[in-house]
Amino acid sequence: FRDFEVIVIGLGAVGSATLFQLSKAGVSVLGIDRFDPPHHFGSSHGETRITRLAVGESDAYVPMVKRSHEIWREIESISGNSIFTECGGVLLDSGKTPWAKHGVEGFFKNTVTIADQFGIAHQMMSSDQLKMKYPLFQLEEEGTAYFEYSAGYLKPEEAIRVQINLAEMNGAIVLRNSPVLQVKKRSDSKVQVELEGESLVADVVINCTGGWIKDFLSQAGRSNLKICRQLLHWVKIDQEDWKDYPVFMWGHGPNPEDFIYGFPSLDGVSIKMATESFEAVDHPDQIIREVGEEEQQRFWKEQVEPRFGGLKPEFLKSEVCFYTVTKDAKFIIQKNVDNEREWMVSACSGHGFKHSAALGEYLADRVLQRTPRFIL
Ligand code: PYC
Repeated sequence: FRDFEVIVIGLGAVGSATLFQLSKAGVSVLGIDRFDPPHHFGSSHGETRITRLAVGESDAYVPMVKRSHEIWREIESISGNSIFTECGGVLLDSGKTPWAKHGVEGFFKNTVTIADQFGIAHQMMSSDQLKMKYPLFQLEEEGTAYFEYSAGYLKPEEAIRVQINLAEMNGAIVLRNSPVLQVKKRSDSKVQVELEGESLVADVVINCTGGWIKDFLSQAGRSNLKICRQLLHWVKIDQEDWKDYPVFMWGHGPNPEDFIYGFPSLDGVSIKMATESFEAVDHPDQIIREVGEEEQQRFWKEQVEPRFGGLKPEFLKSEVCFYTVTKDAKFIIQKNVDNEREWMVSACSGHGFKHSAALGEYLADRVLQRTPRFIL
C-alpha cells in the first residue's frame, strides 16, 4: 500500500484548493481524479465564475469569500497566472417581485443588507441611473440595481490547473483518470482507498467529488442531493461595449429560474450567459452533454431578447455543466457519520466556486488541527 497523511478525492474547485493548501503545509498528500483536471464533466468549467463579497446566500459566507479573494491574489503572485478580474458586479432587480436565489427568498434585499453590515463598497442605482451607465441592460422602470466594486470573475480552469501544478511542485502526488471504487475504514483506524488495481492508505481522506459524492453516501445522504443540468451559452455580440461591462445577475420573477447571469465579453465576439435550472437527474453519469438548438432558441426568447441590447440571436457555442444541490442550498462540509477520518465536502449548490480557495485552506486547517480563520 502507498501510505499518505491525506488523500483528496476529486480535484475540482475545492479538491484542487485543498490539495494545494495541504502541500503548502508540507503534508504528504495525494490527489485523485476520475478524469484529467481541469475537465469538462463536473461543475468547475466554462471559462468564468462570478465572485462577489456581499454574499446574499448568507452572511456566514462573507469571511470565506473575502479570504478567497486574498488567496486568489497570493496564487496569482506565486504562479504569475491571472485568475481573478475585479471588473465590478451588478445585481439587477426587476422590481416586480422579490426573487429567490440559492435557497434565499429576498436574495437582492439580503445582498444589500449584508453589504451594509460588512461595509462592502457598493452603489445603489435607479433604473435610469443604471441605463445611463450601462445602456445594454434594459431594466424595467420600476427596477433597481446594486453595484459592487470588488465583484468580478474567476477563471475556474486556470485556478484548478495552477493549484494542482503548485501542489505537485510542493511534492503532492496526483493520480489522473483514476476513478475511486471504494473508501473503507480500517481496523488500524486508517482509511483505505480502492482504485482499479491499487489500494492506497491515508490517515485522513477528504472527499470533494462533487456530484459523484452520491457514490460514497448512504441512501439517506444521497436522497438529499439533486443533480441539476445547467446550460452555459456564449451569445454573439454586436456592440464592443460588452467588453467593459461588469458581471451581472438579474432576477426577474419569483422562481429561481426567473434569472439570468453573465459576464463581460472576454473574446470581443461573444458574452457568456446562463440561467439556472433545478430539474434533477439521479446521477452525473445521466446528464445529457449535448445542447439542442431548441434549448438555445428558448434561452434567447425567454431570457435574453426581452432584457439586453447589443446582442445577436446567434450562439458561438453552448456547454453543459451541473450543480449538486442540497435542500437549503448550503454546502456540505462534514465528517462521515461512519468514519470521522473521512470528510465529505460537496454540493455547493451553484454558488461555490468563489469560496473554494478559502474552503481548501479551511479543510487543511481542520485536518492539521490549526485554528481556521473563519467559522463554518
Ligand atoms: O454564485 O455568483 C454566483 C452565481 C451566479 C450564477 C450562478 N452562481
